[in-house]
Amino acid sequence: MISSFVITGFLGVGKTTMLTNSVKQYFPDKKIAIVVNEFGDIGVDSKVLTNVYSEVLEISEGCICCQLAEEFESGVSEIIEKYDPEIIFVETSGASEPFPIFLSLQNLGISVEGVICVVDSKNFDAYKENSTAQYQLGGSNIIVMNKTDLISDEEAMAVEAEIREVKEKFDIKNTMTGKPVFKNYVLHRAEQGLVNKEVFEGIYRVEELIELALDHKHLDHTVKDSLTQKVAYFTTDIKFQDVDDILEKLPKNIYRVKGVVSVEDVHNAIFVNYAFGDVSFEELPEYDGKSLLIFIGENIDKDVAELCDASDTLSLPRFSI
Ligand SMILES: Nc1nc2c(ncn2[C@@H]2O[C@H](COP(=O)(O)OP(=O)(O)OP(=O)(O)O)[C@@H](O)[C@H]2O)c(=O)[nH]1
Ligand SMILES: [Mg+2]
Repeated sequence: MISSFVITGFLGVGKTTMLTNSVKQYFPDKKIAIVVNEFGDIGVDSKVLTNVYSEVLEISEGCICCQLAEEFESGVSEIIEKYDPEIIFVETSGASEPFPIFLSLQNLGISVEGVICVVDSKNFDAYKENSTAQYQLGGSNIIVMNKTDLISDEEAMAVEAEIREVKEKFDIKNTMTGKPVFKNYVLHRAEQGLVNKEVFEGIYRVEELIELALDHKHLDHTVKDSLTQKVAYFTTDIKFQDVDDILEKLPKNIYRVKGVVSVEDVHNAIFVNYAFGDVSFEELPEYDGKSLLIFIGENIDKDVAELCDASDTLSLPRFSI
C-alpha cells in the first residue's frame, strides 16, 4: 500500500522547506512523489521542488480543498500509474484545510500516515486568529513548531501553550459522534523544517479514524478571511536592489510574497521567498520565464496597486486575479 503524508500550515510557515530539508534526507532510497498545491494559479514552489525531486505534480489553480478534489484525485492516480511511488507527500496551499485532502487520499486507497501542521513559531501570534490556520491545526495529528531559531526558549514555551490551546479548541470532531477524529497528536520543534525522523516513521499512524465525518462542512475560508493574491510582473530590466526596495515598502497586511525574478546583476534567476517580514533568496538555474512577484494577504488589492505605482518596474496585468 502506498503511504502518504499531508503537510499543511499557514502561508509561509516552512512547508516547502521541510520537504526540501527533512524529507529528502530521511528517504534517500524511497521513491517519493510530491504533490504541491499553491494559493492562486501561479506556482513557484514546484519550481523549487523540481530541483530536489524528480516527480513533482503541481495542482495549481484555486485550492485543492475547495474546488479541486477531482483534479487532485486524477492527478494523484496519474502520478501513481506513471511513477509507482512508495510515499506521496502532499503540500497543501497555506490557505486550504487538510481534511478534504485526507479524505481524497483515503478514497484512492492510499494510507495517510500523518497530517503534519507546520507552525511559524515566530509569527504564530500574527495569524493564530485566522480561521483557516485554526482549522489546519485542528485537522492535523502532528504539529511541527518551525522557525524556533528565531525565538527564545521562553517564547517557545509560550507559543507551544498557545498552539495547544488552539489545537484543542479546533480539534476536528466526527459530526455524528462528537468524538475527535484523531485520537491524539504530537508536537515537535524544528529549525529550517528539520524534524526528527520519527515524525515520518508512521509510529503516529492515523490508527483510528473513528468514522469519517462524511458531512464535514467545508469552511468558506478564503471569503471569510479575505485572503487574496495579486500577481505583478516586472516590465523593465531590474537590479537585485529593486526587489529589496519593493519588499521594504510592503504594508503589514501583505504577509506573503513569492516570486521568481531575473536580475541584471545575478547570473541565475532568483526565487524570492518572503513571509511576515523575513526574506530569503535562492538561485533557480533552470528558470527562463517571466519575472514576477505574487503578493498574498488580506484585502491587498489597493496596496499592491500602490506598490506598483510607486515602483518604476512593477505592473499589474490588465486582468489580474
Ligand atoms: N529563520 C527561519 N526561516 C525559515 C525556517 N523555515 C523556513 N524559513 C523561511 O521561511 C520562508 C517560507 O518558507 P517556505 O518553506 O517557502 O514556506 P511554505 O509554508 O512552503 O509557504 P507557502 O507554500 O507559500 O504557504 C522562506 O524564506 C524560508 O527560508 C526556519 O526554521 N527558520
Ligand atoms: Mg510552499
